[in-house]
Amino acid sequence: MTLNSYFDSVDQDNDGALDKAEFKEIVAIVCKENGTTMSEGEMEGIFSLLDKDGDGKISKLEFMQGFFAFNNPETGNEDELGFER
Ligand SMILES: [Ca+2]
Ligand SMILES: [Ca+2]
Repeated sequence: MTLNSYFDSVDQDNDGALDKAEFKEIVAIVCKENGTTMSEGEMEGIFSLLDKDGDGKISKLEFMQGFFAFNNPETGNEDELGFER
């Protein structure tokens, strides 16, 4: 599954962005897969980290950037992560 279709499957109302409820659902699934748990506070922290423009939703772009940032912590620089390149 591509990240794009993953996003679409989680974006249940299809408005092109993840609101907090949709986001928490992803986190719950990911935690379950990894056998870990995450507190409400931690989820809020990650949400506001991903929601760069602070509109209370995570757009697809914000989601992609956040995903790559989390999966490539060593590279650090988001400009180097190759989104849509
Ligand atoms: Ca949505
Ligand atoms: Ca946003």
